[in-house]
Amino acid sequence: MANYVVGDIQGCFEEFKNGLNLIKFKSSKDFLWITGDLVNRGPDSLKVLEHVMKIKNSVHIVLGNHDLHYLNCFFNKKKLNDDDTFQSLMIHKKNTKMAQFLLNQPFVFSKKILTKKKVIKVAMVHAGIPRNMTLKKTETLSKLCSLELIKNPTNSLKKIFEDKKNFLAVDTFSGLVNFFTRVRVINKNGLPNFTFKGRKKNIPSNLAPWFKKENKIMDDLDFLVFGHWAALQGKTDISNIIALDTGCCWGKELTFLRLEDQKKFVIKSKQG
Ligand SMILES: [Mn+2]
Repeated sequence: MANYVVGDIQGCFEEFKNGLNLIKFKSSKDFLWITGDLVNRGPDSLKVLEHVMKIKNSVHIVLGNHDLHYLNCFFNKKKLNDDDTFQSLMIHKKNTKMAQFLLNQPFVFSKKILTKKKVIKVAMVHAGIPRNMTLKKTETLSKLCSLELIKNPTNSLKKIFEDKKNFLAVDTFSGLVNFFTRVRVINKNGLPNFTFKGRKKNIPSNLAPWFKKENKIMDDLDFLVFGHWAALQGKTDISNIIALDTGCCWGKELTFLRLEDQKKFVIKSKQG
């Protein structure tokens, strides 16, 4: 039995399937963690979601910003953007079932894992965690966000995308959801800047990667895994905060990480 984390799949079904074959994934005994952004940009969002739902009892997922964008289009009947590629999810005969499946996934997930030598505690989020939050506080707030999302998808999704006056306040529903799912860099007060999306070396001097600052949650964890920031190419320079979005939908790679021994398995992208 092993736990594998895969970075942002974004509709890249072929690479996803090839990766599962490479790690010899067995849903009867292994667990697959997915860092969010299962859908959009790549060619086969529908196949990715169908496969994940087929093995759902062996899967741990956190929601990403593209998953939320798809849910917003579905529940609020929004028009897709020109570069969105999840049209097939919108018109599928089981579209409600698929949207409900994603809607019910958390923003933060954590689990204890038994390695050869000891038990380790690992958590996963799509983009990042605000500093000065313990694991317990993070999970409580994440749970409250999920309850609000599930209780009233239309209103809460609208807030996540349109409540711009609260986007920078991590003590609001929309601010915290945007931090969990979209943050890359923060200012000296720990508040997010959602404009900067580039490489680490180009970060303006008044901003820093969210994981570089003091992260209280790491007192409660052995490892924190996240996706979202493809330009990092898997590098945070912090040994126990692990970036797994390696830009498969942009023609780079899809990365799987085995948590028991931190071994990485890499699939070359087929996207042009
Ligand atoms: Mn993302």
